[in-house]
Amino acid sequence: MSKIVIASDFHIKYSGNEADKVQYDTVCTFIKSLLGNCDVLILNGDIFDLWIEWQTVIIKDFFNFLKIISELIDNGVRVIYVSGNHDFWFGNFLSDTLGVELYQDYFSGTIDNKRFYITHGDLHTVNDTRYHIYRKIVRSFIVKLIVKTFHPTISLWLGKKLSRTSRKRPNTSKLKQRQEQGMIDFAEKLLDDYDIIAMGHTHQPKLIPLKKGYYINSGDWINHFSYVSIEGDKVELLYFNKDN
Ligand SMILES: [Mn+2]
Repeated sequence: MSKIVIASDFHIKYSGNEADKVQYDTVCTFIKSLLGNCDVLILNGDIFDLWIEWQTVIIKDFFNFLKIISELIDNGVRVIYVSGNHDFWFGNFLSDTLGVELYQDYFSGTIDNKRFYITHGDLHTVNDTRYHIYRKIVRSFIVKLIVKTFHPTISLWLGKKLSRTSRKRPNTSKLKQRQEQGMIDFAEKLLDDYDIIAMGHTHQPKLIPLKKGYYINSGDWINHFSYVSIEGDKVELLYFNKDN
């Protein structure tokens, strides 16, 4: 029986302030604690607040995290990564150098006789046409090419601006609720084909048993430090305490 861990929305920052560094350390401690404790790790988007990689360069601030991921993979852990709305400009570093299974929109597959549908969630929020257009543009080949062509300092400045544009939008609790309802409705439509439908994005940890199977939101690592653990029929929403 495999132990499966799902987490999302770490929002690891490059060149962050002191608080960001403490948060980054907590994330690394958590990922490290999975060594010997987990068979499949599913990272469901917005792991990095911003990811850009060039033909020859990656961001050195992320090294510690990447090192631990690499260690997990070397020890036989299967690492599945689904892009979020902050981390999508991936090249081949994660897949070819680290051995991560990388998916742009969603992962669908069977693990231990359970059928999983994993997606960040930003595709399934309702009444968000403006965002869907924005998503298409920033993920387009041409924007990716522009970002990769500039010197890292300039690209990162540009990327930070774009990422801030997406965050500046009003995000009231009402809007959040509506967004999540869209995600739950989408999950309900998938029920015949899947047992576990997991998303992130809203930063609100949730475990909702549906007619059969579950809708799970793995929450975030800014306020909740939440993650999902699945072992056989045991499906749990847990909160990481690094002092334990
Ligand atoms: Mn998100």
